[in-house]
Amino acid sequence: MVFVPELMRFADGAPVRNAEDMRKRRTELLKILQEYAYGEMPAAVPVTGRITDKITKCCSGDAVRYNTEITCKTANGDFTFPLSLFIPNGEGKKPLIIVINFRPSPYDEYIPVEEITDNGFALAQIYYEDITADNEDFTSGIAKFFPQENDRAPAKISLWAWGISRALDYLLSLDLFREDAVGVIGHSRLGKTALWCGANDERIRFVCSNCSGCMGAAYARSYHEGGEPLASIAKVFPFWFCKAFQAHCADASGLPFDQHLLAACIAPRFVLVNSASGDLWADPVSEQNTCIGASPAWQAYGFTGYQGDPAPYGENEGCLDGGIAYYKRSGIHYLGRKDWNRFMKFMRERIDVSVQ
Ligand code: GTR
Repeated sequence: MVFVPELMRFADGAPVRNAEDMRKRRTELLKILQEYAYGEMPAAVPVTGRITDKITKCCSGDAVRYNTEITCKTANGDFTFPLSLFIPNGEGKKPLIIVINFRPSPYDEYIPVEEITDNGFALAQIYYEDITADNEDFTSGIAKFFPQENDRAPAKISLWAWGISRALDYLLSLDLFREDAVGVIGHSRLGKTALWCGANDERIRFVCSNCSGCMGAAYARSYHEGGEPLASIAKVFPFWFCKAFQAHCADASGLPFDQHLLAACIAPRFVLVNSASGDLWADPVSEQNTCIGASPAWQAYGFTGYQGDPAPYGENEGCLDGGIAYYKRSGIHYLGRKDWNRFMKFMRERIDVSVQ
């Protein structure tokens, strides 16, 4: 398959030959994705954090929970949102996973808290609507501090992703976590958010996209029957994307970008794309195609990219090697223990590798 727009050519047609070129191409790609898909990513602002509650005997007594509040000092005023933090007991800096999730409580069917901390990972949980509501209301939460001035103004996915990065500002300031072992995970619309956040924020070394589908990990030009069409997502969820997206969503072949370019912005850091065989709406085959199409970015940096099969995987198959990995589990649209364990394994196998 030919993946277009071409990853390995600059907008002016010049070839991308090496790591230095790829870094420049990434800057170009982020600009395209901001202009036509997710809207601008607001600049960082000063952040402060405050622990509001500490629960020392949490998860069988093997971890400590901190309820915290993060305040972002924007030019237009202060914005505060909560973050739940779990740190396993024991000496030393911990690897950290940030999850952005659908519900306020971290004790959620999508988050096996105890299993995560028992595996030695610290966990930070953000409820996405604490950043801004999942609707067309751009006065909600952080949105009102970044006015919708033009058709490239930050849309909801950008704002949620921005919130993750501000949480990370605070978390890294604590000096409790390994800076080489920061992961972000999200499911579905929040998988799209995790990818976009990782594309922009180079402090995130590991991204897990779970069943993220259309405008997430699914390569739109290889759309498969039963998958979510671009025109549908643009109509039902226009507020996830910048206004300029509406002009390009009728037909994937006219898109000025595609999702392999999004994944490529995370290179040479690590991406795990999780699909589910029963989740045709997220188009698992197109999610695998994105991994294949993004792979040359890792090679440009001198690392291995996608190491799996070119042909679509069957149920409970995939390949976890390389810079961008793909796995299709059996079952439905869900973020489950198996998905978490796969991501933790993926991180653990790379954390002590000093290169890449
Ligand atoms: C669906 C949407 C998908 C996916 C999902 C979710 O309705 O069409 O793109 O994001 O919602 O987030 O649960």
